[in-house]
Amino acid sequence: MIIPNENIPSGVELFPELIGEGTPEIEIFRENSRRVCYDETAHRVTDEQFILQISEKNGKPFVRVVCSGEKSAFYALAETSLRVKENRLEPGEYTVAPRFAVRGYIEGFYGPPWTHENRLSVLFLMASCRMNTVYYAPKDDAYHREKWRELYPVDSLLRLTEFAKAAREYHMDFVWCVAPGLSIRYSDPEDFQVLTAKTKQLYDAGIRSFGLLLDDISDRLTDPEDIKRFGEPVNAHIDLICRYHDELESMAPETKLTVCPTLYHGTGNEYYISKLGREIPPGVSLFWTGRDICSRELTYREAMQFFEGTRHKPLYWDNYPVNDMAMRREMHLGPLIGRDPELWRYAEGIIVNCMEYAECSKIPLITAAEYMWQGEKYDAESSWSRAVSQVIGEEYADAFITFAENMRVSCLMDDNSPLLKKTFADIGRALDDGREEEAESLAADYLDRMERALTFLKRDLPICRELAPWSCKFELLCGLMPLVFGEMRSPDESRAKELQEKAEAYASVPWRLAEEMDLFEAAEGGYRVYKP
Ligand code: LTM
Repeated sequence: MIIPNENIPSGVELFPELIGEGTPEIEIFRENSRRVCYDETAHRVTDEQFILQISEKNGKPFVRVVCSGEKSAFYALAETSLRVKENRLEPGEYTVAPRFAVRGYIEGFYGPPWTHENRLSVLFLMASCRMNTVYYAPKDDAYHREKWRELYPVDSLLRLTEFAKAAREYHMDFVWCVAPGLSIRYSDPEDFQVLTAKTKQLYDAGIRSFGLLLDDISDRLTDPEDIKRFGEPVNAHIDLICRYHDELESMAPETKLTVCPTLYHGTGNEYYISKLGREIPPGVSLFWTGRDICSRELTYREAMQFFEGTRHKPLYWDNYPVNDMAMRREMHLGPLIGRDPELWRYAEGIIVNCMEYAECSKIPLITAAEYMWQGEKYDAESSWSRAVSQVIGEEYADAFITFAENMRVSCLMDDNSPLLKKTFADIGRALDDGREEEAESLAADYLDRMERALTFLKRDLPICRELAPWSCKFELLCGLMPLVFGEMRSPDESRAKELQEKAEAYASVPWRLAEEMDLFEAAEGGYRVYKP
């Protein structure tokens, strides 16, 4: 229950744990007349830090929030709500601030763009997880890329306006992006004027942050006038970025610009990116996907190298959980891993690219938000179980993991199904030691959880509909598993034949799930000698 005063932030309805009987009493106290304060740990001025003073009043927890403004008050409520859920309201004074300055996600994939409802639903969740930025850049929104010259029709503009307004209300920076690189003639004043007019349409709708995306376009100039004037793409891009930046500044000084360069991965000291970085204004944010397009690791050393090359801290466009193009058979439900715990010191921020599956994206996104807030304290696996519980619900979370852990294959890791392999190993050891009953009960328990997962997956819910191709294959896996466990206990020729046939049918379904090789290995006794 929040003691009403004028400092209650907008967005408080995202924290139902704080409303009603049995909740702590919360008082919000605005400390000074400025909206910002200094974060001693991150060495930066911020409007996101707050202090929680937790004590007891009339036998109930009492939380006093000391903050500098509306955004930090909102974050303090998010923190209190987490502590209520996790029963962590020990008396004390806690100064809390995020690690990364810029924390967000981008709708930047190839494939069907999200619906307006998808967008709002992910926005509310990510705001409650204390992300602060959302980029709008669906590759297949024609008005973003293919038809960048055309103004948005009224209905699309209205929806974008509503989305941007919601982002503001929930303390998120909304960044509208345009990708003119497929057809722009850099030397043509008319093309620039069209780009400005399009931008002005969004500016008039209240948007103040913009992105100019030059990814996935030709690395050569094709227009004869462009070749004559600029010689090479980097000069054309620098010229466009500087003019666009000036144009935004002339609209309003508070506008912000992010650029995605054409070379967006590597070491950061390549000719194109270092020239571009050094010659564009220092205040322009520069996207970078890391060593690769989909980078297994992002390290602070690479971030430093990027800074050395470009004079910009990288703003990571992190291509996880996105699963478009060649990755479309994979479903990326696993947690964000492989990001350096110290990266926040050297990067401007992280923006994770989502999947076309909005509901499924929520699970990895929650873990990404936790990483961005916690930095070195982030624990991927525990974050993952919290995320699964939040999205799937407590009742089925544990069972759901027996399904989701078979989709860990991604740019982040090759090794799949760690829990299944551990179960094989535990059963194998029990059988080796003659503990037949224990082996039996481990197998029965696993099968039981698979069945429960299947029951959940057959529900008529948006996330289940997104998962349908993978859950159909999971149903086949459920049918295979008793045969695998049976073979582990006592090999039998006709059962082995049945397993072979069913496993072939399973393998012919293209969606990525548990690898059939692992099933054969278990059935053939491989895990009976497995030592973890
Ligand atoms: O990563 C960038 C900068 N651009 C594109 C994305 O739009 C796409 O979603 C990802 C993953 O396929 N790869 C890209 O190159």
